[in-house]
Amino acid sequence: MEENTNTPQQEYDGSQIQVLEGLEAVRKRPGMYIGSTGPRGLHHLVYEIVDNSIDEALAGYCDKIVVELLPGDIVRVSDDGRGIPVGIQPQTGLPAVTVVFTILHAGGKFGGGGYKVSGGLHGVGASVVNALSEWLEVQVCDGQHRYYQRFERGHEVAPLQMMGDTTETGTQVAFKADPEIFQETTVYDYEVLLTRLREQAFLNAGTYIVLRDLRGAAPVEEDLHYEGGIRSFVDYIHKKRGLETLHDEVIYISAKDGDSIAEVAMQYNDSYNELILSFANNIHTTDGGTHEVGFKTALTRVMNDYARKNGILKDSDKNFTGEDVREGLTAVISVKLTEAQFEGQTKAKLGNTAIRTLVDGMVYAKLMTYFEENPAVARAIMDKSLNASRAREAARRAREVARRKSALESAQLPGKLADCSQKGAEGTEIYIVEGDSAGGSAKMGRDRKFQAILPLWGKMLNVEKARLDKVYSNEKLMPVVTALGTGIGEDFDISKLRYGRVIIMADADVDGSHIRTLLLTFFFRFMRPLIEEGHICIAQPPLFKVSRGKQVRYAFSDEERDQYIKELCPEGTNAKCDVQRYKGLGEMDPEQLWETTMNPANRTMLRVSLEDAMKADEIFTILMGDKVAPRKEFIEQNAQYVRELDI
Ligand code: TSJ
Repeated sequence: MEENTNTPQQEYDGSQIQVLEGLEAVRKRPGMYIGSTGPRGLHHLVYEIVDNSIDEALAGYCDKIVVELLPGDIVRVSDDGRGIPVGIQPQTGLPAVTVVFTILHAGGKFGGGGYKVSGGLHGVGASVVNALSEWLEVQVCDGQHRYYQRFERGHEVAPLQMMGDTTETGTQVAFKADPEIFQETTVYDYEVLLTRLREQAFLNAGTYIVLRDLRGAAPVEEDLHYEGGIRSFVDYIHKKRGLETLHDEVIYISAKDGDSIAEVAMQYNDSYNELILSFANNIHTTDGGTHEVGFKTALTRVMNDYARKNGILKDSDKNFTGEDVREGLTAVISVKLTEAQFEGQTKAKLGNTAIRTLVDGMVYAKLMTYFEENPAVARAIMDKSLNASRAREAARRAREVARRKSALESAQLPGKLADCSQKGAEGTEIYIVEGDSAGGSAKMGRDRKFQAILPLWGKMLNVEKARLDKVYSNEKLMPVVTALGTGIGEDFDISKLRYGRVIIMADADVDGSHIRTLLLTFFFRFMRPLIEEGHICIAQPPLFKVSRGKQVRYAFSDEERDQYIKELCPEGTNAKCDVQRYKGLGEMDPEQLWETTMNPANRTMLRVSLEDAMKADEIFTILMGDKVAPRKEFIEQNAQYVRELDI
C-alpha cells in the first residue's frame, strides 16, 4: 500500500470521520478526481477498477479478468488473482480491503497540485469509484475464506463479513454509478469499453480479458487475448483501417534496464500518415514524452546511417528528415517503469529522461541489426522515405510558388468569402458552409459585423492519398486555407488566424457528415493547433420546426420535438401542431437560420476536441481508403453509431 497523507493515525472514531470527509470531498467535486461527470467520467470508473486487476496480472498472479455489464448498468469486474488482502491494517484498525474502498489516496490524476505517481501503476483508485457509486459490493476469496462487504455512496453498510470457506482466490467488485453524480447518463457504451479493454489486452500480452454485455435480450461477449501483445496491436490497426502494409512482418524490439522495460512494434503501410501510439505503465501518453522522443531520434539516425552505408542516399543528397522516415509508419511504444513522471497540463506526457536513453539505444542498435538481416524490408522502407523526401521538396517548391503568387495577388481572399466588417480574430467567426443555397441563407441571415461566411464548392479531395503539395492546388480546401490566413503544415502560424472561431455548418445527413469528417481530418492533419486550442466548432442546426399558429419551437432531437408538441398542443385539446422536418440547411430561410443556429444568444455549438478529430481521421481513413472490405464492414458495424461518431 502506498504512503498516504490522508491516512489517519488516531483512534478508530477519528479515522472514520476523516474517511467520510475524504469521500465527501470526492462527491462534492467529482470532476477533480475523474475528469468529468459526463460519459467519459462514467467509463473512467470501470477503468479504475479494471486497472487493479491488470496490476495483479502484471505482478504475475492473475490471468483472467472478466468485465460484465448487467441489467440496470451495473458493472461487475472479477479476477482470479490473490484477492485484496483482508488483514487488519495497524494505522486504521480496519481490514486492508475496507481501507482500499474508503480512504482517499493522496492527490489525484486530475486533481490540482500534489500529484505524483509513486510507483503504483493505477490512478485515483477504488475509493473514488466507491464514493461515486450508489452502491458497491466487494467479494474477496483468499483460498481459505470468502469475504463480503457492501457500501452505499462510499459509506460502509456493515463491517467486512466472512461468508464461508473456499479454495478459490480472486476479487470481484460490482457497482452502480450514482445517478445523482452522473446526471447526464449512467448507461455504458459497449464499444467504448471494448476499445479501451482491447488496448489493455494488447499492452499486457497473454492476459485474458472478457467483456460481456448482459443488458440486452441476447448476451454479447468479446474475448480479448493477444499473445503477440503490441505486435498484434499494430497488425490490428492496419487491418481495421484497411491499410496495405509495405512488408509482411511487424518489427518488434524490446529491452530492459533495471526495473524498466521498453517495447516497440512498428510496420509501414502505403498511406502517407504516421500513427505513433505511446504508453507508459499502460497509460496512453497522448502528448508523447521521452519514450517517443527516444524512438523518433533513433529511427531517423538508423534510416540515414543505413541509407548512407548502402548507397541509397548519395553524398550529394540531403539527410532524411524525421517526417520523411515516419511517412506511412504505424508504431506502438510501450514502456513500464517505476516512479513514472507524468508532465504537462493533462499529465499525458512522460518526463523520465532515463527512458529516452533506453529507447534510443535499443531502437538504434536493434533496428539496425534488423535492417542488416532483412535487406529487402529495409529497401522497401528506404524507398518510401526517399519518395517522401522528394515529395517534401516538391511541396516546398509548390509552397514557394503559392507564396509568390499570393504576394503578387496581394493575398487575395477567396471570391466566395463574405467577410465580416470587424477585423482581427478577437470576437469574430467564420462559418464554413457546404452547399450554395445554405451559403446564401447564411450570408443573408448572419450578423455581418462579426460573422463571415465561406461557402464550399467543388469536388472533395481525398486527403488520405494527398500530400501537402496537393492541398495547395485543391480548389475545395484552398479557399479555407486562404480565408483562415494561417498557412498549413510547417508554415502554420496561429498568430495569423483571421477569425477567433471556425464553425463548420453542414446538413445533418450523410453528405453533411462527409464534409464534417473531411474538414476535421484536414484540420487534424494540417492545422492541428486550431483544434488543440479550441478554435474549431460544429454548428447545431435544428432537426424540426414545431408550430401552432404564430408559436414556433425548434427541436434538436426526437425527444425535444415530442415535448414541444405536448407543450403547444396539449393532449385532450383539439389543437393541431405543424411539424416540419428539416432535411437540409437550405430549407431554412435566413431568419430561421440566424435564430436557431447562428445567433449567439440562442444557438448551441459543439467544440471539437482533439479526440473528436482523431476519430474523424480514423473514419476518414476507412471511408476513403482503397480497400472496400473494411469500409463495408465499418459501415455495417457502425450504421447505428454513424450520427454519433460522425460528430
Ligand atoms: F481496487 C479494487 F478494489 F477495486 C479492486 C482490486 C478491484 C478488482 C476487480 C480487483 C482488485 C484486485 C486487487 N485484484 N487483485 C488485487 N490484489 C491485491 O490487492 C493484492 C493482493 C496480495 C498482495 C500481497 O502482497 O500479498 C498485494 C496486493 C496489492
